[in-house]
Amino acid sequence: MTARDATHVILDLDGTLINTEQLVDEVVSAIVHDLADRDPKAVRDALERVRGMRPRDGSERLIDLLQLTDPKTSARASADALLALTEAKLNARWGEVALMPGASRLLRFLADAEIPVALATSTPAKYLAAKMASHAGALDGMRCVCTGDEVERGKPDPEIFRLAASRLGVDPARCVVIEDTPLGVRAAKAAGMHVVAVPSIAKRDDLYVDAGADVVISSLYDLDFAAFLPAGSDWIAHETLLDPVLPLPEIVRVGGAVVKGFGRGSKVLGIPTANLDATPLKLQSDALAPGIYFGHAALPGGRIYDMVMSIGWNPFFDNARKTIEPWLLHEFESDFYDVELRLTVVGYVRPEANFTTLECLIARIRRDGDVASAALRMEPFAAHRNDAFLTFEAGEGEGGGG
Ligand code: ADP
Ligand code: RBF
Ligand code: MG
Repeated sequence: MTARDATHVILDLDGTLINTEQLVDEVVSAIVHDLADRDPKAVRDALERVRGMRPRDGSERLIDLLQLTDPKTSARASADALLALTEAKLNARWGEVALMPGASRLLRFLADAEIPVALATSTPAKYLAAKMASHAGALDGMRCVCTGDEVERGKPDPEIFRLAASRLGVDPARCVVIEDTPLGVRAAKAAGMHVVAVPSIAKRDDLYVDAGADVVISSLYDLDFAAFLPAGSDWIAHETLLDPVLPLPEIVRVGGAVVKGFGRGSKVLGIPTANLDATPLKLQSDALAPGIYFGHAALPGGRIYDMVMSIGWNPFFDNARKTIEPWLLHEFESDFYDVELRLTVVGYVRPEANFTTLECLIARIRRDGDVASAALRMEPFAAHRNDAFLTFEAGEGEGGGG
């Protein structure tokens, strides 16, 4: 069969639809730290290797990988004890978990296209409600939900995917699976399914290719449904657009003082980017996958500008921190540091990329700028120019000088 013959979709939950990986890593590494003195890099690697497993399987594996022992008896640590500790801490914090960027777009698209969907999660049923408490309704569209406690063997065993296909009443070969972990990819391939990997392990696409992924994409925004389902596309292609663009399901509003960046934009690229401090905007920027977006920008004084921006780590420069870098599509006579800049992000263009030369990076950014200005003249984007967030009250947002 070709991928296009797929008729049903099976979704993983953690790291695919909801952003649990950061929280789980934080909680579990703190507990491991209290138990044993281990190199933080070894702990991170171990956590990545158990990602996608059922909690109990993951605990067992983590104890082996990190050789954790019981502080009192010095015997091998008990998986139940480790699990009890992590469960208590996690149960108190599931409310912090956000949907993954692009998850609501994915669920809405599948519902509108009437594609039958199943959930195949390693999470046991008893935690599912707590995990989804802040996202009531997100799983309403599922034909069936398969949880980790319903199978003999968890991922990387294919059992849970076979169960999902049998509940959907479909041949596994007609299922497309979306997964964020190498273990999950392995499980779905072993079940004979077409697998799209959306990695939650950064910069290790090789792990997903080795696991057998048919496609590796950088975020759920990059899913091209038309490539594997008898469904249309929600990307907008138009003769005035050099590249297709994706409307975001919800407009994202970010604002803050313009800060100093790496000092590269104007100097190295000839393209100035008015950086915002990403730390206080973590919630908003986590709602967007790393990538190139466009929308509108406003500065105190009332004008509204077209804007194209990059969010992420700039692979070409391999930055150590995440940056929010809007390029306002306008020639300014002077710099505007410290003043408040407000942005509305309405569309997505592409993931961040690496380039062989600086000239290629510059050409691509200029092309993104052309795509953004053309898209912003079209609906549904143009109407967002009137967003109330872009209007400053008199005297509001003036900087402190400097
Ligand atoms: P930095 O690394 O400090 O961000 P850049 O070389 O990227 O320095 O320049 C960014 C600064 O240039 C912005 O903070 C802003 O003050 C100014 N600037 C001038 N024109 C623009 C523009 N069209 N878009 C964004 N910033 C601009
Ligand atoms: N940096 C990258 O490393 N890869 C990219 O694909 C990339 N795309 C960008 C697209 C736009 C529209 C803008 C404004 C910037 C982009 N950058 C990218 C970021 C660029 O490297 C950064 O602005 C400069 O390093 C200045 O800090
Ligand atoms: Mg900059």
